[in-house]
Amino acid sequence: EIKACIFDLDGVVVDTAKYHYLAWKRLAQELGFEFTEQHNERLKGVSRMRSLEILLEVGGLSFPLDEMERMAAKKNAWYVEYIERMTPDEILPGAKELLEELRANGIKVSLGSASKNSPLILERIGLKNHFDAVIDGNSVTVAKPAPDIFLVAAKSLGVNPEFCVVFEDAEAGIEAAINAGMRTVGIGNPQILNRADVVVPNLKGFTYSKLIELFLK
Ligand code: B16
Ligand code: MG
Repeated sequence: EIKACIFDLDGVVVDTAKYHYLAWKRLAQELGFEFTEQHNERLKGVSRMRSLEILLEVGGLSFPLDEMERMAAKKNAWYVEYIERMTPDEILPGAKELLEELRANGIKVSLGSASKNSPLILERIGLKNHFDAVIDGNSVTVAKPAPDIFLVAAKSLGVNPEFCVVFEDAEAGIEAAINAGMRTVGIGNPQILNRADVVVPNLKGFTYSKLIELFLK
């Protein structure tokens, strides 16, 4: 039985990875090395500071913590410039329809994102009121693959983890959901998301009845 759905933000509801990439690339350029789209794959679903560690690893550089915090803040300021300009057109296909259909059928929905910028993004794309709970990097700082974000989401919805389905595009996110004892729908590449219960390319055409059919047991 399914009582709640928890949605990751970047890669499931919107494609903010492209803005993260532009901002990280700019930081790398300032530091004197190239940061490619392929490198950027490693940052998906990962926290801001961990992303910076990976980026510096790519450049073969290391800095003291206070310097790194300054760099992360700088990257975030550039990133915020992009997301400030987001519009509802940027909602990924099927996401809004699914959120509405689930709630119309009595399924509780929560956001479960690592991003501290989630409130601003939801506001810009007009989905602020589409969630019963918004759990993000501001309320939970322990990063995926730790189950914390999803467990807090389930708790704030008042639903036990076994009755929750998580929608995730990142490997670390699928792992976090499994660690939380939840069912999983992977969004994207089935080879990368091979631990998910089911993988779909996007949410287009994903309906309430499909969800119920998939997780009958
Ligand atoms: P911020 P998600 C994640 O969002 C992104 O995939 C990841 O690339 C980013 O570093 C992380 O949020 C933190 O974002 O810097 O805005 O706090 O996939 O968990 O929705
Ligand atoms: Mg994601």
